[in-house]
Amino acid sequence: MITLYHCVSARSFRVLWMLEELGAPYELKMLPFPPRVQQRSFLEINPLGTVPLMLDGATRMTESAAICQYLAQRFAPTPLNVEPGEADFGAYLNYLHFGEATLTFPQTLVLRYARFEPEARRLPQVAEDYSKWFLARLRSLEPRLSSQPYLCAGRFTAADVSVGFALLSAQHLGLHTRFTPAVAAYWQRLCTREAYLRAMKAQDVAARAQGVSPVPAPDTTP
Ligand SMILES: N[C@@H](CCC(=O)N[C@@H](CS)C(=O)NCC(=O)O)C(=O)O
Repeated sequence: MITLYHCVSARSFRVLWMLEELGAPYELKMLPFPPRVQQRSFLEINPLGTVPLMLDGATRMTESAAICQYLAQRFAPTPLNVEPGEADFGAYLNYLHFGEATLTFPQTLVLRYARFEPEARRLPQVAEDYSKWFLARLRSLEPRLSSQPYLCAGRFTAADVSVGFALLSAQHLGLHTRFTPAVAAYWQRLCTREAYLRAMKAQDVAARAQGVSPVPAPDTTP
């Protein structure tokens, strides 16, 4: 059984969404955000203090995009995976990692300097500059999403889960109002998927059952 350590709507949501898309059995362990501060004992099993932490037998992983790739292959054949023999294999890997390395990175700076730092240390200029940087990177998807419903392979894949999480984060930051039209329509397609909604519900139910605040990590105030 896969065990996922998760904070509400943090990057570990990518993994939870994947598990729901796959219909794979899992155990969800909820943590208050940030676990490094709020649940020090977590450092004993993940010295990084970050989520996700996914355990699958002897396999232990802490990178959300890599875990999406792992799960898609581990549960193959599944439409969520793109095989090396498919024409869009390279595009698939590119967008899968683009979601975290290119899109979520500038959002981290926005979150930190607009929300997580104490009032006196907030930097509105940094938050706005990195918001613009994120939106400029996101705009690169507009031509592709104007002519196709998903990023690659003619279907919904793990790459859409990875990029979709960055769009969820953008929504928490209020940046969704600045999405270009095809990206906005894409986000609507993603966030109304049954598995996405099941993942949302699962984290809320598990948080309440485990005595953890159901407030999403990006909306947490220090
Ligand atoms: N590159 C990693 C980043 C993991 C990460 O930074 N997770 C955040 C949650 S969104 C976290 O746990 N932050 C708490 C902290 O840094 O103490 C991934 O994609 O999983």
